[in-house]
Amino acid sequence: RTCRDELGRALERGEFVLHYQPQVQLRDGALIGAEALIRWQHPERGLLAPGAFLDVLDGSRYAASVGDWVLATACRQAARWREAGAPEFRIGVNLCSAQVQRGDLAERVAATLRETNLHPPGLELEITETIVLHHDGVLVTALRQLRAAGVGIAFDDYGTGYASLSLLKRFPLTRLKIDRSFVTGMLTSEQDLTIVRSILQLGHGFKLAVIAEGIETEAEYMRLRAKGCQEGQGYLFGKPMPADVFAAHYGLAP
Ligand code: G
Ligand code: G
Ligand code: MN
Ligand code: NA
Repeated sequence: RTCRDELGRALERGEFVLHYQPQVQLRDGALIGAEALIRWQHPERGLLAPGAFLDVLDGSRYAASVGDWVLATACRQAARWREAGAPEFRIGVNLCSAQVQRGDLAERVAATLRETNLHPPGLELEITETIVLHHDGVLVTALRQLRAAGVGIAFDDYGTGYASLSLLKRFPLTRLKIDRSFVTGMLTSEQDLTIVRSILQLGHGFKLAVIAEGIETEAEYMRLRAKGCQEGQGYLFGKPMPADVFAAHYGLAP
């Protein structure tokens, strides 16, 4: 079991790492970006996925600091890859509650972009409904500032929450991420397919990009493309991988 004190030590010792999962344009499979996903290289337990520690981390006093580390590391990496020949490359970074709670999200993100030399459009923050429901007012203000500066805002796991529709009116989003569960179900369940279709329509109506998560098969890929979905992410294109593996695969500098 992960205990809280271990997390502070892990941060100090540099045991957290980011893996990068490719995001592609469905039209031609071209790389458009990556989602940064945290892992913990634990000295005894090996490489841990977020499921093994994220709940404990979120409830600890280290959550915001780890979030800062994730943001800075991902931005630095994205800046390098843009310079290395992928000028349109965009990095997706998941936000946690504690980063929003602090109340200075916009200032911190702007400072990180400056320090890492990443253009604002190279960053896309991913928010979930859980974060939105807990920090509505202060979050909207911060996100509007960031959006005005050119930072992208994606709504993660879209369609799984309770209040997903009215949020579209108030939040300055740039992209919806269709939750993996609907993609997995869409070829066998008429209900899942209907939800996928509805999200694509919402995206179109609100002028938001839509990316489908969790694409694992060619059949899912073809179906999504036929339905007009423009972007995708999933094991079919690539699993989350270490930065050097990602760079080698796409011919970028590490
Ligand atoms: O990579 P994996 O599928 O195991 O990630 C599991 C969950 O952990 C996902 O819901 C993802 O959004 C979340 N997650 C991964 N990396 C980060 C991170 O850096 N910060 C936050 N807040 N959540 C993350
Ligand atoms: O909640 P969020 O979307 O941030 O989390 C992404 C999670 O989904 C990561 O843990 C990642 O490893 C996982 N993931 C990404 N693509 C696929 C996929 O095609 N299939 C499955 N089963 N999981 C995936
Ligand atoms: Mn995400
Ligand atoms: Na998701």
